[in-house]
Formats: sequence, structure tokens, C-alpha cells
Amino acid sequence: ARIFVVSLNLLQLIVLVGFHSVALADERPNILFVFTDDHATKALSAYDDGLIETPNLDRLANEGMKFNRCYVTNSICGPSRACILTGKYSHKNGYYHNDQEFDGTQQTFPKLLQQAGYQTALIGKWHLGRQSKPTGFDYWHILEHQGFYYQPKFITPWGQVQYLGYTTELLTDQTLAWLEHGRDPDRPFLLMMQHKAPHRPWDPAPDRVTDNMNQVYPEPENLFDNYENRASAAAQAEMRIANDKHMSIHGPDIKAWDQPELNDPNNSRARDWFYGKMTHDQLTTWKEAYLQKNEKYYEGKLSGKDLVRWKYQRFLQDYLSCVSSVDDSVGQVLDYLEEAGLAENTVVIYSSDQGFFLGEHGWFDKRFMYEESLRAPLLVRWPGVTEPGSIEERIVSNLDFAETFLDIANVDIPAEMQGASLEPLLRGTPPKDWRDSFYYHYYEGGGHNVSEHYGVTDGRYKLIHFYKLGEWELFDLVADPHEMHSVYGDVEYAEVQAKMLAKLQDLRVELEVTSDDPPTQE
Ligand code: SGN
Ligand code: CA
Repeated sequence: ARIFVVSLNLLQLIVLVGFHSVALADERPNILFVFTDDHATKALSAYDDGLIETPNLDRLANEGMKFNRCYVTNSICGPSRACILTGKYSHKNGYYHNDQEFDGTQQTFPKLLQQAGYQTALIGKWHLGRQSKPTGFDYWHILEHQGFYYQPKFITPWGQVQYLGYTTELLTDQTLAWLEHGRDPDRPFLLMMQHKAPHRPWDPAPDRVTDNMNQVYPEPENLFDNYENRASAAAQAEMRIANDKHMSIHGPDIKAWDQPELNDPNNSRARDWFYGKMTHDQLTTWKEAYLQKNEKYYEGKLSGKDLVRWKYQRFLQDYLSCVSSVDDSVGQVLDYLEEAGLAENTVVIYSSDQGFFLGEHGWFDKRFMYEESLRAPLLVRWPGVTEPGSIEERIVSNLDFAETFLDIANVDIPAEMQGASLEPLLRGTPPKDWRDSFYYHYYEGGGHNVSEHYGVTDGRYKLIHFYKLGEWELFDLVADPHEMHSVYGDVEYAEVQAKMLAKLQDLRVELEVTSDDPPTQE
């Protein structure tokens, strides 16, 4: 072609070069969003290496930016996903709790990217209602509802498919296949790879089932919380490792599943999660791995704190195995980007729908505005733009993702989106007026009996209102990092309390939360 160009006159050359650049070079960056479910920052070694090494996720932190205060607007799965898609709080996007159908007719960032010429794809967990289907995607392949770890069913525009294998690996394979065969090389892409892991019931991959079995993990200092000095919500919540029914001898969570009840094909949890789901080989691997290790538990000699400790270890062994599979997945995808020459022009974002309790307050699960659950991991690698190994302490949120993705793609941000683009932070030029406080609202109530609440935090102080209980909490995270002692009503904190209350009221006005929110009907 070059030899041919030499023989052209100048005008022809300009036309040719101009045409060439219009036709071929859409240099807007690709966006790869890797998302997981229930990944606590404590289980990601870029944040904390006390429990696990996650070398591949750490690559993203080492080569990009780690956000230390990424707070979610509503710490539960569907609402977090709805917030990410719309850039709006639950009270604006209408998705308050998991048992709803997402209104896919509303504006979302994938739709806007698609309109702007991006090729858009979603592979993995969707979980925005049993009827809800993704909108704004050229390609989608979603797990049915919550999704299973083994032999998952996927919903596609062409119908349902069931796969043989382990979901984290299957999702990775599909992602790699899309990148290799589904991608349009002439357009930038948005690809969302959304894992089920490490969500409950924390089922490890067959080849990882024994990895952590001999590990003894450090216990959080408040594993045996007595829930005193706080509102009554913490004591009422039903998510204790000690007494949750699925963490009992008949419960699948702790994989004590050779018990008679779980051999019963009429037991729905046993049927869904084990028998009829696992192949002969998978089941054999599991039996060999778990049965020997369960002996002590079956002997029935464990009780009280020893039993809680045993369950805590089993929980962490399995949960962390699931995280390691996610880390393997991220490694494979990052390697592919490099091999395919895509790494330089692809922004990779890693996050999770919320945080998770790993034994803190004696709990698993999330929902509370307490740090472990409020705070999600957020790692962003943007080669040539974000300084490798940088750390951001400012308060950011899943509310900001939509605007960030639009900004990266140079697409106009709709005025009604309620967050802020993280691009200036990623470029190392943070605006002076970045938010100094953050509003939160959890509406679900029923699940694990966590009382509905809203609140505000500025990163140090946190004011929480359990409005159905008529109770408040105020925490000073410097004096009390584990949120064990509310200082609400304490004279020493009167000024702080008034200041935080004013912030809460201001934020509710600014975010257009109506005075009758929470709504009685959603
Ligand atoms: C399931 C889990 C809960 C979990 C919810 C919501 N129970 O119902 O422990 O809080 O999902 O999680 S299970 O025994 O069925 O696993 S979310 O991340 O999807 O919001
Ligand atoms: Ca979740």
C-alpha cells in the first residue's frame, strides 16, 4: 500500500489518509469490567494479605489504581447492579431489593455506549429479576437467577443452555471465546464478565476443593460479638456463623452433606446443590475431600465456641477457594489481553457488588452499612493514564461507575446520573470539590432480618438510622474501627452528631430523596 501511496498526488494522499483514519481508527479504549459477587476486600491481597494471596488481582493494583473507599449505595446484589447500570440510587432507578424486576427500558450506560458505537457484551451473573433480560447489549449470556457453581444454566437470547463444569471456569472460557471470536476488531468494546463467585454456598472448584483444607485462618477479634452498645439491629440480624440454619449439620454451607437429609432427593437444597447436579467425578472428588475432614464435626464433640471456630474455618476455606478461582480467571483474561495486543488500549476494572462479613461480628453476608459490607474492592488499570501502584483514599462508589465508563469513551453523561466520573482521579488530577460524604440506604429488610436503614459517612464518622426501629448509631472509625460501640447520644460527640445529621439531611435533599422514602410499595 505504501508504494502505491507514493505515486499519488498530494490531494489524493490527504483524502486517502483522512479516509483511512475515519474507517479504521476508532481508538477509544476498550472497557473490560470484571465483577464478582460478595468479594470482601479482606480476601484480596492487594488490600490485605492476611488471608489469601491473589496474584492476578494484585497485578491490576500494581499496574493501576487501588481505591480504598469504594462504598456501595445499597449493599445487596440486584440493587448494586441496578445502580451500576443506571448511575442512580435505588430511589431513582426503582430497584430497591432482590425480589424485583429491573426496568430495562430506562437509560443505562451500556445503551449509551452501544449507541456511541461500542460493541457491548455481558457474560455471567445478571440477577435483576427472574424475568428481566439485559438491554443495551449486542451479546449476552447470563446465569439463570442466582446461578449455580456446578452445571449452571444460562439464559441467552436464543433460549436456555446448561453446561457441564464449574461456573467460574465456564464464564472465563466464554469470555475468552467472545474476545477471540465475537469481538469486532474495528470497534471498541465494553465487556462485562460477572462471576457468581464467591457468593454463598461457596462451592470450590473440583481441583481446588482440598487446597485450603489444612489452613487455619486468623479469627477476627469480634468473632464472638455480644452486640451490646449498639442499636438492636445487630443482635436481631440472622446471619451468624454460630446459629444460621444452613451452617448446621444439615446445612449445605459447611459441606456436611453426607447426612441423611441431604441424601434425600426431596430435599430441595440437596437436590439443587448436590445430587442431580454434580457429575459422578465431581461428587467423588468432593466426598473424598470433605468426608475425612468432617469426622470431628460428626463426632458431635464440638460445641460452643469450638463449634463456631470449626464452622468459621470451613466457611473461610471454601470461600477463599472460590476467590482463588476468580483470581485464576482474572489471570487468564489479562494474559489473553496481552497476547492479543489488547492490553494497552483496554481499561480493566475489577469490583464486586458489595463487601462481605468474613466472621466480623460473628457474621457472614452483608446488607449493613458497616465497613466490611459497605466497602467493595475497586481496582482500575488504565495503561498510560493511571499511575501504576497508585492508591486513592477519596470516597468513590458503584454510583460512579456508569459515568466513568461513559467518560472513558468520551460519551456525554446524562444530567440525571447521580455519581461522578472517576476519570480525573484515574488521571491523577482529582477535582478540589470531590465528595466528602456519602449517602447509603438498605431497603430489603426481610433477608437475614437486617433492619432497613439509611445513613451517612465521611470516611471517619458514620451516622446510621434504623428507621423501623426508631434507633440511631454513630461510629467514630478512628476510635472504633470495628464499629463495636455506638457513640450516638454521647455528649462528647454532640457536635459530630449534629454535623453528620446535617450532612445526612443535605445529601437527601441533593439526591432528591423524597420525604416519604422509603416507599411503602415497591
Ligand atoms: C441467597 C443467600 C443469602 C444471600 C442472598 C442475597 N442464601 O438467598 O445468604 O444474602 O442470596 O445475596 S442461600 O442460602 O440461598 O445461599 S445476593 O448477593 O445475591 O444479594
Ligand atoms: Ca452479592
